[in-house]
Amino acid sequence: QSISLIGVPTDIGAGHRGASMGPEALRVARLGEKLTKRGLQVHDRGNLAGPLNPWQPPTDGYRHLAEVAAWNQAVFTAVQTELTAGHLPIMLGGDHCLAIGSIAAVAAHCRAQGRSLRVLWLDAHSDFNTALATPSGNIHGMPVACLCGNGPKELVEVGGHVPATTPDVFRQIGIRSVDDIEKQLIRDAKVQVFDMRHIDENGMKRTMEEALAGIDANTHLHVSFDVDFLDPTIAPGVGTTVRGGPNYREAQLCMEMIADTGRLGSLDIVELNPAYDKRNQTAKLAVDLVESLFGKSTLIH
Ligand code: DIR
Ligand code: MN
Ligand code: MN
Ligand code: MN
Repeated sequence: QSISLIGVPTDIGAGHRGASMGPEALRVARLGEKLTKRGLQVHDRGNLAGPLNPWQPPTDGYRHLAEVAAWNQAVFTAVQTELTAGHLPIMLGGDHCLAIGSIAAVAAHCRAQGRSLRVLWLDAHSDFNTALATPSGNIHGMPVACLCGNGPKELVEVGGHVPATTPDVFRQIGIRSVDDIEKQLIRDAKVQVFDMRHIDENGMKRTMEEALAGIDANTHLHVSFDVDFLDPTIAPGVGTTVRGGPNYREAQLCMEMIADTGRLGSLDIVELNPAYDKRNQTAKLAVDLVESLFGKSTLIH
């Protein structure tokens, strides 16, 4: 298996500065070396380029819309190139707006290959806001809605196919912060949400069995891993911490059960913000979990 690391050094869609330092923090935490050690062939493609963060207030409900669109065009093209070459792309974020480009490219690839798509959205947030629903204008709170065709033309059309994908491909896990209008949008779209109460009541094992149900040999599995999914006591290095997330053991089991499917085809690691971290501990934790996602286990290699 050949892996391509793609740095996306931007915080253009976020409400706090610093996720732009995420790609380098993941490299410093030795992501590439750890995957190489697992027997994978790793190519680090370096960082994509895009506009600097002008740090402006929202206009018409969106902050930095043109800049977010520019970054996502670059992401779309880069992911499309890697998938076409048969490589497994890992996005080193960067804020979660980059999932618009990466998942649009993955969805296009699945359409071309006649494969079915499943997206696991590991996050404290649903990221299903629109210009009318958003309390902030920050586009990192909107990627799932944009991918489902609910958003500005500039983002909805990033991959050329509208909508890029549909709500039924998503399984959201770890959710514990959804804005008022966003709650109604999520319910109307019938997105499958395994929120923290679901995990509390059923455990991570049962939750993952449900989220992974129906995956078969023809499925491309995309994991969009927002680091704020994790409990802030173990993962302080994010801009938007929300208490009450999965602990270390629960997060490990989540990753291990995804690895067991053998269907992982692409990955986003997003919202890591070294400006809020301490001694790069959150990047190291993310790398540790990604090793499990790629099959690391206690007794077998
Ligand atoms: C909030 C925060 N729901 C918003 N969103 C995210 O501004 O839309 N924070 N994704 O990480
Ligand atoms: Mn190669
Ligand atoms: Mn997110
Ligand atoms: Mn989040």
